[in-house]
Amino acid sequence: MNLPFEPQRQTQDYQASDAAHHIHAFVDQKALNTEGPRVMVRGEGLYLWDSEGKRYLDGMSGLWCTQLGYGRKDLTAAAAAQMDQLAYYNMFFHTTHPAVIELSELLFSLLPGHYSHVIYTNSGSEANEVLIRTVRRYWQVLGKPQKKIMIGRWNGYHGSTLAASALGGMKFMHEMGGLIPDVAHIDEPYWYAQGGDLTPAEFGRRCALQLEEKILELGAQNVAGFIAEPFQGAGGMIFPPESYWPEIQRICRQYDVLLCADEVIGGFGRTGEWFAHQHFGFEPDTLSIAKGLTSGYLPMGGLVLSKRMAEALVERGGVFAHGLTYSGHPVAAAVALANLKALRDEGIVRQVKDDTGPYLHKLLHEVFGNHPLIGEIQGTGLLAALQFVEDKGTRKRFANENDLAWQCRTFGFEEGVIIRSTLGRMIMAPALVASRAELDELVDKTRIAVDRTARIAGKL
Ligand code: PXG
Repeated sequence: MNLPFEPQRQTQDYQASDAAHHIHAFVDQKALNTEGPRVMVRGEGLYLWDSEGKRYLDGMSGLWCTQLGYGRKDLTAAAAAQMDQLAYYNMFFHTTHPAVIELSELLFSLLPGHYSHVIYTNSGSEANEVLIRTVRRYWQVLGKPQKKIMIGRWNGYHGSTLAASALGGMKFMHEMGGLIPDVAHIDEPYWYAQGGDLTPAEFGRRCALQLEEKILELGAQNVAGFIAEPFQGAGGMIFPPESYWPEIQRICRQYDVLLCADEVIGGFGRTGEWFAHQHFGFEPDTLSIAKGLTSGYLPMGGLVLSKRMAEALVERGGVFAHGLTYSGHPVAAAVALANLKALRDEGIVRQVKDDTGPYLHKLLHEVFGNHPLIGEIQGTGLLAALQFVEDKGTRKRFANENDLAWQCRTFGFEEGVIIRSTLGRMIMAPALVASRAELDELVDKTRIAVDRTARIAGKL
């Protein structure tokens, strides 16, 4: 076998050892132990290789995070240089270091001008944990300590730690480990599944008005913030109708409720804008960031604050009793800095907006626009979802849509492409450096997987 890496051990040997010691994410571990996980051993550009030497086009950027693709020597060189110079120091003890200072400078040069400060974390979940405390602290400083309740959305995803999963709206997660007090939820704006006879515009407004109803029910004097992903990611790559965000913004302003955008997936160029809220045209007070900040090469996240919030916390707040051992980790910061420089200087975000994004969506509409299994194509930039449907006229979905989508994803792996399934939707979010030829391959292999699924579903 001619492999682009040196196999160290047999796949079965890796799998047996993994089964003996490792609990994986979101899986029935016993079933996985029987099946044996795929062992990924190498990545280059958009491609991955497993321990059997099979090559995959990664249509999901790892977990929506490898904006620059795999194997970037500038990122590994930045990490190595920083490790040699200063592998670790902390943000306690009244200290800082150049890597984090330069990262913040660059980050705020890319963000709209009404943001000024960031609290660094190691992940998106931590960013949202910090969000809850920061938002509550902000209202304390403003003399409104009773403003504590956070409103999220059903089927939203904000991470897997206790408070982050409580902000999220995955009920099956709430059932495993509980909720926290002072969190409420409203419905998601998923028109295709829940819009009934309403037009998307009517449905978008209806969903947004639920926020107003919830604020009035809880009392605006008790509500601290509303958190949402600009488009839902883990929940199925769902874009809200255009009427949704303007109405949400109006309500948050009217009732003095902070608007908190979770940009963990949408940030750093995914939509063709630097941040997804810019694509949808609204102005959040906070941004939770992670994933694409380092292209996933090292764990790093953060909570970005508006000038208004930062001013209150910094000028009037005194000590904010918060800090993590690895906040602003120098090696992660050096990698993030190299990553953001590459995204900016190589014109990658612009390329997604002007070239590869429109190209992907043109292809998808050509290939799937009249496909018998596909009822809707959503997305923008290098981000897309294909909605499975049983009856296009009524938007009736298959009772077993989850199984069908999982099957489609499995066919994808067999064909050498990684796409993600959520309920009845197939999701694509390739690295932002994808070329037109790689997008051709992504769509072509996805078409084969979808056609194979359509045959099982009796649609071809
Ligand atoms: N917010 C959002 C919007 C996310 O998508 C998190 C926060 C949490 O980030 P960390 O770094 O703590 O994982 C996420 C994570 C999926 C999938 O299957 C998505 C995520 C994580 C795992 C799986 O789409 N997003």
